[in-house]
Amino acid sequence: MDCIFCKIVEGELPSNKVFESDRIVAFHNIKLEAPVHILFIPKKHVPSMNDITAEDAEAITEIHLAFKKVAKDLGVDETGYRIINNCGNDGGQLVPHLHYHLLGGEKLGPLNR
Ligand code: D5M
Repeated sequence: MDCIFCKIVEGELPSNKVFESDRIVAFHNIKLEAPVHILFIPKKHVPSMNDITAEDAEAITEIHLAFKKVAKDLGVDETGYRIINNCGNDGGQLVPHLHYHLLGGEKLGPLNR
């Protein structure tokens, strides 16, 4: 499948991983929008938030637990951080494989409209 994030999961593209389990991976974003910018993905190819099903519940729970762990590991748990999911065209989703952004390491501004 011609999906950048599936290729990262398969090791066909390089990534700077900060967390990995059987179901999920977290890695540094190639294009930083904050000093700390990590992407969290299920290993299974789920195109977007619109496509999640109850079968993905364990992966999504793991992703939430990984937010907390990675935030602590990278030293932003106390200062705070933001989790974002872009869904579809109007949401600004560029990569059609479900992912969540963790942004931190500076005082973030208000969400842009
Ligand atoms: O965000 C998709 C994000 O994916 C965007 O911030 C760049 C990032 N990206 C794209 N290719 C890579 C690779 N190869 N490594 C790490 N990060 C990557 P979206 O929410 O779809 O707009």
